Amino acid sequence: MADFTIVIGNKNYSSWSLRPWLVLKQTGAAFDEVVVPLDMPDTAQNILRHSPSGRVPALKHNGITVWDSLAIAEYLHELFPDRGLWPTERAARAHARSISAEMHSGFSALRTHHPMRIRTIEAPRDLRPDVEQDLKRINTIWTDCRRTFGKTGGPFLFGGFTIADAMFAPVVTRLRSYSIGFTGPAGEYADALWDHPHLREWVAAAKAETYAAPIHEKWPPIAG
Ligand SMILES: N[C@@H](CCC(=O)N[C@@H](CS)C(=O)NCC(=O)O)C(=O)O
Repeated sequence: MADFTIVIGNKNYSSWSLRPWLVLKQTGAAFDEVVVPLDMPDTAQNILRHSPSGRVPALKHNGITVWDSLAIAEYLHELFPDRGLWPTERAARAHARSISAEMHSGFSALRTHHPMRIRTIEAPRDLRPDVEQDLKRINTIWTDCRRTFGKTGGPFLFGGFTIADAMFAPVVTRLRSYSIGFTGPAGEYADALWDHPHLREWVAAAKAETYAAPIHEKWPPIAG
């Protein structure tokens, strides 16, 4: 049994689970996974066995339980300070933390109306103005980061892969699912993140999942 166990929801829908799972993969540590299928009659009681908030993700490590995606990411950064989970330079790190918090607390129009559904590919459709607004802000964040902090070290927001990239990974899967195209530096970044081997691994597992909650086939969707 590994030192770490991450408790997550369905890989097809659980965007909040994807984020710290990517961070945990980036540490290189071995871990076990517990997948709790969401929106089933026994989901709430199953999650509460692992997470006091009644929500996934949660991380268990040496008798400590950490829940909420960003708290898990910070905990892993504390344990693995040499893994570059946050940028090393202070200004870049402050920026990375700011955009990660902005993702964590914001973009509710995009999250509500275009929930993560990795297995789904939809034809392009007209976007609501509030969704357009969210996408415009995300495009600006990505473009600014690539131009200011991402000039060297790799194709990600701060060069090498950081927690900020993990926070935005579910946006990249949404761009694919809802046939929304970004161009220029933001588009190149989206392609690079989509190609990241750990995101590919999650996407392959989402496609292979054999359980699905009927509620997710209905409209309106639930923010994810
Ligand atoms: N702020 C939390 C959000 C967690 C969250 O909403 N998780 C959803 C799944 S993506 C959940 O646990 N839903 C279970 C339920 O509502 O029964 C985080 O960042 O981890």
